[in-house]
Amino acid sequence: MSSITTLSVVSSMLSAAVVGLGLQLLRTVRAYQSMESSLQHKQLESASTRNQVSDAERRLGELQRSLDVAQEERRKVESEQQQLLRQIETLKQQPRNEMVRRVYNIVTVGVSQCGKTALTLKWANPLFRLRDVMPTQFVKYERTVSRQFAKVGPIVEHVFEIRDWGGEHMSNAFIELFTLESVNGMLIVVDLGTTEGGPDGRPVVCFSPERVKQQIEAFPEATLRLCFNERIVSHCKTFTLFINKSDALSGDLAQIEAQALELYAPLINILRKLQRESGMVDIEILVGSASSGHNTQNLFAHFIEKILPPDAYDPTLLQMMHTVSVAA
Ligand SMILES: Nc1nc2c(ncn2[C@@H]2O[C@H](COP(=O)(O)OP(=O)(O)OP(=O)(O)O)[C@@H](O)[C@H]2O)c(=O)[nH]1
Ligand SMILES: [Mg+2]
Repeated sequence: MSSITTLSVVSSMLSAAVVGLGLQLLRTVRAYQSMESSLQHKQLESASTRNQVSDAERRLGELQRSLDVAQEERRKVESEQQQLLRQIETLKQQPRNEMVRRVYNIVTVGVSQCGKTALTLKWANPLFRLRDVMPTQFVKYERTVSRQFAKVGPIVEHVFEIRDWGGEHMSNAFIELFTLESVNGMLIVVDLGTTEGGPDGRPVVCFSPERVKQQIEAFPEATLRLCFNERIVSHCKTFTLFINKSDALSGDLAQIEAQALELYAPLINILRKLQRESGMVDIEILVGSASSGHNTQNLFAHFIEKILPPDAYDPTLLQMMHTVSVAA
């Protein structure tokens, strides 16, 4: 073989080697590029995983806090439950349904047909119809004015007992004043006229100066003085005169009240005089009507205010007294 041929063989071998190397290099570059892209992909994946982890950690923190709150709530509920169970145990050891009644007596006096029963029933039930009232011999109306529930101890009921003597039996009412263990309130009812049933059954009242005079005479000073004796004054918290049937007079409420007070001035003067002499704390004079409802709620609100001890009010009574005082 000539040297030229040898050279050409070497040269072609070299070219083949270079081509091989080039191809090898190309493959290596491609492999490197592929690795680089997969690395970038992995880095992205890892960043997203890190985000997910921190998100999950944040949620875990929130859950942990909610769990702490829930556990605290559970501890509170359990402690309240324990407390209730202890109270139930204490209540079980006490006599069941124990109820204490505090009774406050109010005695009403007044001549026949002046409206004692109508007034009392109007208080017990404002929807009561006056035409249904019948003459009375003696009736005792009870009204629970307040009911107090204590956590421990009995339920205390405060009951007003209104002792309504018919006008025909007024002397018995006076006897009772001296025989009852305690009289907490005294109600004298007088009126301004005679009543007759109207065509629709509603009582129609006709102003009568004679009837006023008759009633002033029915309560002479000597008789009233007995009501202001030391024993009665010591427990009687209010002495109230209610001038009923204000619907017998005409004018606005202020004018009607002024007229009624003037008509009954002799009786009012005796009461004021006896109050001063006996040291009786409260005398109240009200003008009103069991028919129209004028001052009827105020009459009994006054008894409650004077007779019921301040710590004996339940929430319903407080609300009622507030309503009456706002309306007045
Ligand atoms: N128009 C009017 N009638 C009234 C009023 N109050 C009572 N009456 C009527 O007067 C009459 C007598 O009422 P009562 O409540 O029975 O009188 P009382 O004082 O209890 O009578 P006795 O039980 O007999 O002593 C009834 O017809 C009542 O409807 C009032 O304010 N106005
Ligand atoms: Mg009556």
